[in-house]
Amino acid sequence: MANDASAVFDTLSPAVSRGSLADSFTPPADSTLWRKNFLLGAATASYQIEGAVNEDGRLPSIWDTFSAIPGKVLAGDTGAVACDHYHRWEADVEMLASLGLEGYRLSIAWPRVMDAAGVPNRKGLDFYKRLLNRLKEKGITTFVTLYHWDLPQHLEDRGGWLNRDTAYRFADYADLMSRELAGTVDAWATLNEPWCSAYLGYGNGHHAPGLADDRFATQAMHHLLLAHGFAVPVLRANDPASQKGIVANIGRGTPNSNSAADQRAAHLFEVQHNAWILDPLLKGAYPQDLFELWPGTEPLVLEGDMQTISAPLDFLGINYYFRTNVASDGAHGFRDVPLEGVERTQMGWEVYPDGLRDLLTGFKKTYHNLPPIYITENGMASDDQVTDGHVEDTQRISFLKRHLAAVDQAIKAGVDIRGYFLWSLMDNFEWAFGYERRFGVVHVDYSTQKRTIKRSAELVAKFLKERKARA
Ligand code: IFM
Repeated sequence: MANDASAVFDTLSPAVSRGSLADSFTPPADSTLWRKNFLLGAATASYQIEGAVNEDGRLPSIWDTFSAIPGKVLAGDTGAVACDHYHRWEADVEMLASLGLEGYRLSIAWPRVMDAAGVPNRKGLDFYKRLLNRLKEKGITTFVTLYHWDLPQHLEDRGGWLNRDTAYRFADYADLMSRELAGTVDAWATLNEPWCSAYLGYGNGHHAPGLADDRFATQAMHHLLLAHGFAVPVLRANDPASQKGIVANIGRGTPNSNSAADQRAAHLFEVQHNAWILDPLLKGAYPQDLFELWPGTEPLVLEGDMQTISAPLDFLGINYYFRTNVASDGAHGFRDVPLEGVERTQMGWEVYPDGLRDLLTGFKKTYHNLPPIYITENGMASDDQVTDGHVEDTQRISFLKRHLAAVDQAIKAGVDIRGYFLWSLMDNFEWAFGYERRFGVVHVDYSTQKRTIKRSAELVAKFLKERKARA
């Protein structure tokens, strides 16, 4: 099978291709992606890849509990084995390094590293120490997320993110991790996608712990952001050389018509998806429009909380996947109006690279103190099959190329973007969708745990090799 990129693009179906894909994956000569300090890496998360949920003293997390409830996860899948990364981490690091990826974003499983009384679990800590030391030996830049949704179940039993005390427990956890891992982490992210933890977990119940009340969502969000705010100074004190930030998923909302009502609906969509998180972090206040959308859901905020939440960040991680077309719901909200005839992924999400560029350039205008940005996740799911030992993930190749071009455009428009992480390094447990949805640039056969490098990863590796050679 040809390794030549042009051969791959020649096989792209017109439905999949956009623009001229007869050339290679390699960006144009004037692209900022050629800058060798633009970090290109891949991301994963603990519960999605590690497995070994009962090993070495790991305690149950809310996702163990949630995925065990019939009907919550497609096909009854759970993260019990996942990619078995807890046992296969050495080979996985070799694979990452063999692709020439320069950065690796991983998360730590809180239930693996300390017990309910806060006593450290040495075996769990050692796992992350070995992993991070190996990554550093390989010269890979490490981004570590402290919370990518696997809350210890014992904390949920005491109210989870509805309980302010969880924010204090999070600061204790951040303290332990930054004392133990200082020197091996280049960048700490406190939380991954608080929108998902708060809204999907407590607002509509699609994610663990499965509660559904808008008032819960806003209170959970406040405690999540507070946890972030408490953790940042702790991380700064224990590991001064590293960068500290947070990761937010952002959504593009576009109006279904030019009517004022639909324009307002699109605005409210972005308030709910973006400003709900970014305003408190960067302006020190919740957007009041949020409470037009969800009247009577103002969270309980104590004096000093907003200052804690809005302390300066070294970086902001941005995760972007799709846009949502919306119309007014006739009251004070919005409703989705899915567009016909647009390109979609296995998730049903619309492929819309311009949304990434437009949101980034918009944030630069809205937030005068916008920190340097890393795209900490971007990618897509497709029903990839291994044929003769190869995976031709043509739609993903095109997707990545177009989104990287959008990043380049945003940089050229003046946004300080310093890197990009593919979601994901390998196929993994896609939360409520289990193992059916494949986001990896590496295919995982879950019955054998065999990893197969997809064509997209080969092309990224080829570009990185070329870039290194030119440098
Ligand atoms: O798999 C998730 C990840 O855990 C968080 N961001 C979105 C990804 C795709 O849904």
